[in-house]
Amino acid sequence: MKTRRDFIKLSALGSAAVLTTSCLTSEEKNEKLIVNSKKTRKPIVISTWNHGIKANEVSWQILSKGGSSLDAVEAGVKVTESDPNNSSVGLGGLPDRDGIVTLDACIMNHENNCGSVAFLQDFENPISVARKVMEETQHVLLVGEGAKQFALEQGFEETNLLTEESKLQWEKWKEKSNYQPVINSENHDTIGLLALDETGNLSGACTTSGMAYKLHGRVGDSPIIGAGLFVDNEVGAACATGMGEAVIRIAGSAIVVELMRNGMSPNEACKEAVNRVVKKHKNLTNLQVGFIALNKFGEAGAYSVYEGFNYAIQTTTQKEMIDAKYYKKW
Ligand code: SD4
Repeated sequence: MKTRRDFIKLSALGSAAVLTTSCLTSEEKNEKLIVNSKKTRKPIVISTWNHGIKANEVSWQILSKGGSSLDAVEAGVKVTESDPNNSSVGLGGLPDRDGIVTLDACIMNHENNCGSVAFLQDFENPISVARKVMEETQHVLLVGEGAKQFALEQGFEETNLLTEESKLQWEKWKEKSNYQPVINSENHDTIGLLALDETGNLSGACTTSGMAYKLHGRVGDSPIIGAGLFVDNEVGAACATGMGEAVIRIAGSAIVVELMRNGMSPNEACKEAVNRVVKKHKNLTNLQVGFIALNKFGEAGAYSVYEGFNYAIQTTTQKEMIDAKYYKKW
């Protein structure tokens, strides 16, 4: 009969399904076989909010042909970044309180390589700049002017990201002179996208123009590895949306992955991370935070502080939006 200790060990092995067999006892080898017989659902892609459906479709074109999860996550979120009708990511994103669109993005692959850009201005696809940071430099994070200079050196072209529509909305907001940053609680927001490819490798990407009308210079969770996004190929991946400050305070995405490592399902891990957000904040007014997670077996989950968060999923047999469970109604 399996004891609780055995169960935990089994879960841990399941999470760390890539342990080499040479250092295992025969009992452990046996457990590893049992774990490996759990069927993995792959490829699979999940992403935050309604715009995730279109992003997933582009990721899927890569994943379904055996392409890498890294290529898939980059291509997927670029769709949202380049969509002028999305007011919280890339082109058409709502500006900061000074009328300037500033972008945060990060990407992470199955080898714990990661790259990010923060407070970047004037480039349509910050995620691709983030990937270049990962692949072409020894660094993880470039910000502001330095990030811009790097992007230009890498051949990216400058683009004006402030569309007429976003400018109008900003001017309307300014009339009230109410310098209260706005976290977009409607159904279109930061995109975080996680993918597991045919070879069993996980990657993730997260990109946003951040909180509308924020202080100039403010950076949220989205470019911060461990907060807006985290991937551990032995366990799973997670990303966040919502009030970035609250996500940073609990190291949100890293926590979700660690909870999965300790045996929680993606849904349970996202719920526990949200519980921590709730516990650490006395005032939950407008404090929306949502997490999505994908484990090594292709199981997906999500949870948010408030009702209304959803995520898109695509597999060989499934393509739909799923409403996340939540802590409370608005
Ligand atoms: C931020 N987390 O900049 C991002 C924005 C977001 O829902 O996801 N809003 O804080």
